Amino acid sequence: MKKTIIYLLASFILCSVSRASEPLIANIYARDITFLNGQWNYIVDPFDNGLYDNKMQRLEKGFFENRKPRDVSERIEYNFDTSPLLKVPSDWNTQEEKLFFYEGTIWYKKDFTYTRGKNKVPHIYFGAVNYEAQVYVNGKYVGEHKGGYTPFNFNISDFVNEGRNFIVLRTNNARHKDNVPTSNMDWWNFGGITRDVLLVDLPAVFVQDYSIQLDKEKKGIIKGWVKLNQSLSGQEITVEIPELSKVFKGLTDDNGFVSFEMKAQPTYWSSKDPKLYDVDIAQNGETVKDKIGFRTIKTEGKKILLNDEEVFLKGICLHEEAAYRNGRAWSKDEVRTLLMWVKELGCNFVRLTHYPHNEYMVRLAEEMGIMIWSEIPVYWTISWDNPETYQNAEKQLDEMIYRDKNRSAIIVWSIANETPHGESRDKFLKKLSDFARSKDDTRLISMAMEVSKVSDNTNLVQDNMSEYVDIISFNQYLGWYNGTPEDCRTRKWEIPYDKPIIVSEFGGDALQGYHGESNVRWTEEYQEELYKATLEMLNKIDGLAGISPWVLKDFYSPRRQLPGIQDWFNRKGIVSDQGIKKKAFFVLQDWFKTK
Ligand code: GCB
Repeated sequence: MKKTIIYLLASFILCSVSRASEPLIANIYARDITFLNGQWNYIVDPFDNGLYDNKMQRLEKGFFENRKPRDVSERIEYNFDTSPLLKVPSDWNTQEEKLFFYEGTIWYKKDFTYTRGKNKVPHIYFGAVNYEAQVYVNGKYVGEHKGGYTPFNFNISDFVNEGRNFIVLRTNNARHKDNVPTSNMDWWNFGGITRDVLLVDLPAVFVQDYSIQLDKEKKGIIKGWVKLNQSLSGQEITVEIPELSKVFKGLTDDNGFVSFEMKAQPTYWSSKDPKLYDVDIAQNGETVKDKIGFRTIKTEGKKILLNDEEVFLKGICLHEEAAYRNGRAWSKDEVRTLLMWVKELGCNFVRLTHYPHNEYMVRLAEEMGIMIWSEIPVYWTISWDNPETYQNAEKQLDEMIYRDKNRSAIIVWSIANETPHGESRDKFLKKLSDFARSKDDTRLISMAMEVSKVSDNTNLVQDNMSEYVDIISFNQYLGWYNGTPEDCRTRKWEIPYDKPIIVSEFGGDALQGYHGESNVRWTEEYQEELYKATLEMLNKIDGLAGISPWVLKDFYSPRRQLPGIQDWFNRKGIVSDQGIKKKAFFVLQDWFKTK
């Protein structure tokens, strides 16, 4: 009885103190960081007994409820220290055979030592945890985050001891209808701590966030702002771009905020010359260093203009899955392999599907001169009428833009993929596109739409959302999900908008090494023929401004079971899951040479 009362009390306390993550620390890798990556002990908890009691009341501190921190390693029906290990970061599914299909709760624990520097405040930062995370330091609840593909951080000053410490995470990747994405999607729901974990030492007053880019309207002006973590006025902020001999000095206002403009004629960032400038943002002894590119991106009628010059987006879609081992790609080396293939194809553009990818991916693409389409997992059906679902989508969009707003390579924010038409969906997506513009009016907004109707051998693309996007993008699978590759040769297109057009997906499956006639499905020859016929068709679309075929590499998906062919892989990759190029790779490579 006493226990029940404590549990009830605990859950009541939780309701009133449940803590969401704090404002993000921008440009995390430029801070004073210690990686907490490595081996973490884990406990699989399919019934969530660590978080809920037998009445399904939530416990404030999970496993630690009603115990002193030093008791944690005692054997009371669980023991982290004798539990097996998982590598962090990484998904759990591809590390342990028993966990391949597992969806639910896994608890992670790691010991670490900490010595507080003078005037330093410790924070904990997670690149991403799929999907839900509760964070505990030394047995105390710190806070939580929802959404599997964006970063979050907490100030853990009140929780950390001098010397030995431990951190525990409850992670849960159960799918729910009202989540974003919803319960059905065509990729693997990789669980766990899938990106870097960092201990971050910051001064009490630090540079929380900043934006620095070319003015959209006025030529020869770099403009921006800097924001401190505290609302302190009169703090001196310096922004310096040494190579351009530009320095701004100014004082923060009552919100700890300062904005600036500098006259400058930088070399523009482009695919041919991905020029990045060192930028130093400094205040009170703290300096945050970044590398920033300057460019403009806009549309004019059916054209996309990069630095006022028409550009054709030679792209490919990409999942964040490692090149040869097929789990979540999380390291710089792994994303480099993927992006090298992108370059080898002759691309100047990637569509990073279907969720924000890790920061290494974005930064490396930028260094390599690859323009980026970045998107949130508003995918297929979403609970359009549920306000919480909307808030969740908006938060993920916000976190994506927050983290990457200074990346010149990103030219498109995409708010959705293949969403069924309807009033509630239109309202939801219009609100999201307004939100994206309110956060960043310098980039283009798009979403992957669908072919709405086929009649008289003509494909019509018509969508109420066309009014709110800058680029009309759509996915189409003629020759795979409907018709034959041959149909592409005669199919016509009607797209009644004076906006640039991107075919954001097309393709078909092929098992690498399976050869046959070009009319035999699953062969490399079928896929090759489909690419030839589709590209011929796309060439005839008036206003075609780019393409991103589906997809660079075969990737895991629970929908793709066909034994001997798919074996849990979507085989639309033009590179196999073993990293071997299929015939279609070379068709696309040749086509890009003509663009
Ligand atoms: C689509 C989706 C993508 C799928 C692909 C397919 O339209 O956007 O996520 O994986 O089709 O292979 O069916």
